[in-house]
Amino acid sequence: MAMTGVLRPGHAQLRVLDLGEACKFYGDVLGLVETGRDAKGRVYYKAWDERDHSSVILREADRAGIDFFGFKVDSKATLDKLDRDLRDYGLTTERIPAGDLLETGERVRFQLPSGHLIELYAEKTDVGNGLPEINPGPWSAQSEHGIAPVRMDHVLLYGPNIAENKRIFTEVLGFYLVERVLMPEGTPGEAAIWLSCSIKSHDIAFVEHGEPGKLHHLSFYLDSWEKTLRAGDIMSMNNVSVDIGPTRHGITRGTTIYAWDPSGNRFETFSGGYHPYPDWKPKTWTFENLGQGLDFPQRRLHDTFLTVVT
Ligand code: M3P
Ligand code: FE
Repeated sequence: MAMTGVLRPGHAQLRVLDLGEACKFYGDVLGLVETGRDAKGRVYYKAWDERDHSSVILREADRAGIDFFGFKVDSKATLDKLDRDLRDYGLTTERIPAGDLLETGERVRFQLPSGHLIELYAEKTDVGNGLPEINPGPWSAQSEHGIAPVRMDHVLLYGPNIAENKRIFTEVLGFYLVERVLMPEGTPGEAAIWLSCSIKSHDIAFVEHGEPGKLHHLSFYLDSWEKTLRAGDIMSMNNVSVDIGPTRHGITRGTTIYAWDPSGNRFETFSGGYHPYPDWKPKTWTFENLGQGLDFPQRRLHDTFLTVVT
């Protein structure tokens, strides 16, 4: 499959309540690599095996949550085309100049009907993954520090009008629907959707929710179930507040832990899952079986899943 258009999730800017405490958590417990600080006081991180300058940006604020989520596209021509396509579709877009985020080119930003700000950009400086480009080893000191995910993988967002979000992602941005949860029996429509622009089980997902612009979790990929268990060990050793797991999602089949950062932003460390292709039919779950979708072995719809967001 040729990877064109939107390539992948690139960056998320999170709001944290206490920057010093957040940096200890993201740097030493989650084990991301700090790559910069800017004049606005924001702190930039990447996961060890990512090449681009940064994927997680922290901003101190008086409430937690997500400011925006950005996707990298394959070229400046694609950025201009998608900007035009979004405007032709009826959305308002904004251009944010290169350099506003460290080592990042011009961004095209728009607001989803669910209230979230989404960005597209074509350029971010490749700073490498700490391994040589010639004859690299499989890991480095960076990959052993803290939980040390391989990459920032996806986000799950809560807000209204997710049917309209789905149209924008599938009809304008080239994503496809991988899995969905129907509304409770008797109510039409979808309660949740998982969308992919790649052969990952999802690059972004949405749950229908009354309040706009909410973050359910930002997710980080690990390359084995063993590493997910090790992440759980590190969480416990550091008194991290754990929500669910280690367990397996029925939806996407990922093996997972949901937990909270010190500001109350939920994050996920997961491994596994399956690799869909764009011509596959979406899988459908009934709302009545959402407990299995969320936590397959326990078949339990943990009440925090539908209620705790930032
Ligand atoms: C994920 C994932 C639910 C499944 C969630 C799945 C809500 O967060 O990363 O696969 O049932
Ligand atoms: Fe997830």
